[in-house]
Amino acid sequence: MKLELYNFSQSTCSLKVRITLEEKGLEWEDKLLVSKNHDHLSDWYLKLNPNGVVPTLMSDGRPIIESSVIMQYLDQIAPEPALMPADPYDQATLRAWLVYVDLVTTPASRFPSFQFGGLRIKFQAMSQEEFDEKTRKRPVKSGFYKTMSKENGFPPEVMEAAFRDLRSTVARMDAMLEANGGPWLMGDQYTLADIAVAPLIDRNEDIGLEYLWEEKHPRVAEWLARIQARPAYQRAYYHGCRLSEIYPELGLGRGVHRHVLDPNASVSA
Ligand SMILES: N[C@@H](CCC(=O)N[C@@H](CS)C(=O)NCC(=O)O)C(=O)O
Repeated sequence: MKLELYNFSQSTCSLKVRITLEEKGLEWEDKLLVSKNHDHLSDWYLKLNPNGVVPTLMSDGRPIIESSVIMQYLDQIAPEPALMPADPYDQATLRAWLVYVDLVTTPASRFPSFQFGGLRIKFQAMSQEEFDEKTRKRPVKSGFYKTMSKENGFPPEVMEAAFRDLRSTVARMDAMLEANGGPWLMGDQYTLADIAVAPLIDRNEDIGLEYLWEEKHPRVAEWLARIQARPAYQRAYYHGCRLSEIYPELGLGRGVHRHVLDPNASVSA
């Protein structure tokens, strides 16, 4: 089966799929798109993915979209090592977690990523007309971009809501690690539950928000170190795909942004 992945190097949704491909040891072709060139909004790509987002997996020439769907597809076509639990109840629990990560954690992570992580730089460089045009063009994301001002990013109340959702995610992860006994979210077995959320936690660490879990949820900090140590994870995270590497001029990294705009941050930088 020929597998090709349209993706951005830095995209957390793309990383979910890249980690899964690497864990499975599958051969795949990297069809890297460049977000700042808006490759993902071009007519040919919108025919493959009408949502105008990455990733899109081409499986023998047929497109599959939605990162959580792609991960589950890969687990079905390459059953070893199994990344879904065998028990149907556990599978249902895992799928509910994937929905939560897609609906709550992924959107919440976009706000600090754009605000602190350098993604705003490319919009600041645009004229207002160009910014409005790019915003309008997004098939499923124009609402998100409309809450952002070109110069100042997102208003404080929007950032506060995003941090609330990130704190809830981390608290849920801690509860899962405690209830299931670790070392992974579902217990003994490393699964798609871990892979789905890891790039989001990794992103927040990369932009200096690790205090969100390090202060009160050491289990989550240990889990992150454990997953980051996996060789497949490290292959997916090749050099140049973290925002701290893409925007070195911002001096991103652990501890740098904890004081900015997060009203609940109890540690000052
Ligand atoms: N639900 C989609 C979300 C995909 C998504 O939002 N991808 C981001 C990168 S992580 C993207 O393509 N953004 C392009 C844009 O904002 O224009 C999935 O999980 O595949």
